Amino acid sequence: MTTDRGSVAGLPEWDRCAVMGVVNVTPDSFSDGGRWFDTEKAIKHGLDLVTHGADLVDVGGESTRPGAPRVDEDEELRRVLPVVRGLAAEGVVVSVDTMRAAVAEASLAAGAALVNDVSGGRADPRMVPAVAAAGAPFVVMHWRGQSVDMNDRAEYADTVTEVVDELRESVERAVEGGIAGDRIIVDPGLGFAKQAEHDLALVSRLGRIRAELEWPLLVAASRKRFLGHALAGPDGSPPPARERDAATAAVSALSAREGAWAVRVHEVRASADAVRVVRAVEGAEGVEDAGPGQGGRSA
Ligand code: PMM
Repeated sequence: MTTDRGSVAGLPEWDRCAVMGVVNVTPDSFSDGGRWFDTEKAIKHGLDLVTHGADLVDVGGESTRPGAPRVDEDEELRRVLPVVRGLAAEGVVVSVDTMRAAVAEASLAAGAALVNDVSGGRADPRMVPAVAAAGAPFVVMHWRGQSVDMNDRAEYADTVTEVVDELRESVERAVEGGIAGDRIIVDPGLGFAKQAEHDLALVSRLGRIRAELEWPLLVAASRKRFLGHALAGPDGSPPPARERDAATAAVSALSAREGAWAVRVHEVRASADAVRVVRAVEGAEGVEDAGPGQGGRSA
């Protein structure tokens, strides 16, 4: 357990685990595909997430669900840019979820504050130089390859050690490429080249991951398959993605308690409450319990 979440140069500081709300401007994301595939609706949804307690809003235009094909660059730009611009104009701290340097550059120019690359800079060789040149914060996620066949890469002898080592390697490449170390955020990439057992192993060791990697930690468990497995009924069938928000909030509480810098979620309200409860609990730690007979009794 740690309350040291670290901080990221170039971003606001929060006195608790931050909440990143998700706006997928896609027709096919596993969790909310199609719902925000219209610029006006997507901007309105991002603003609603802020009202519900989001500190940042992550805008993505390409689904990364297992098996998903890539969208072309022009289409990704068409989906993402007006939404990034619209939310940034309203003062929202916007993150752009992209594996493409051109989309990252255009989004930063349109007002995005950080780049969230699920490939950690591995998918596009121009990504690290582009983010370095812009001086932007950068999320480096654990990634073993594109979504189309990532499930074939879900093999681990020691999940946590391998994810930590591979993530450190991606961060080193980013830093060697010119991105300042104090602008890097790491993410274990739940569900990416991982089966439910791997995701659970990672969630059970968030404290160790936080301790072994010196960069602020982002945890993105929202609505993912491993939660479906954990919630499956007697016949083994998981609830649909949109019925996994309470489970997501449970992971948000665990993550905040283990020192995560932020959680990335689709439904913000419950996770915003969870991280605030954890902050309150942490605030009570070290406050001496006077105990009965010492003026400490209360109803
Ligand atoms: N997962 C998804 C998309 N973007 N970004 C980061 N940093 N970490 C993740 O685990 C992650 C991500 C897939 O979920 P979604 O498309 O339903 O939002």
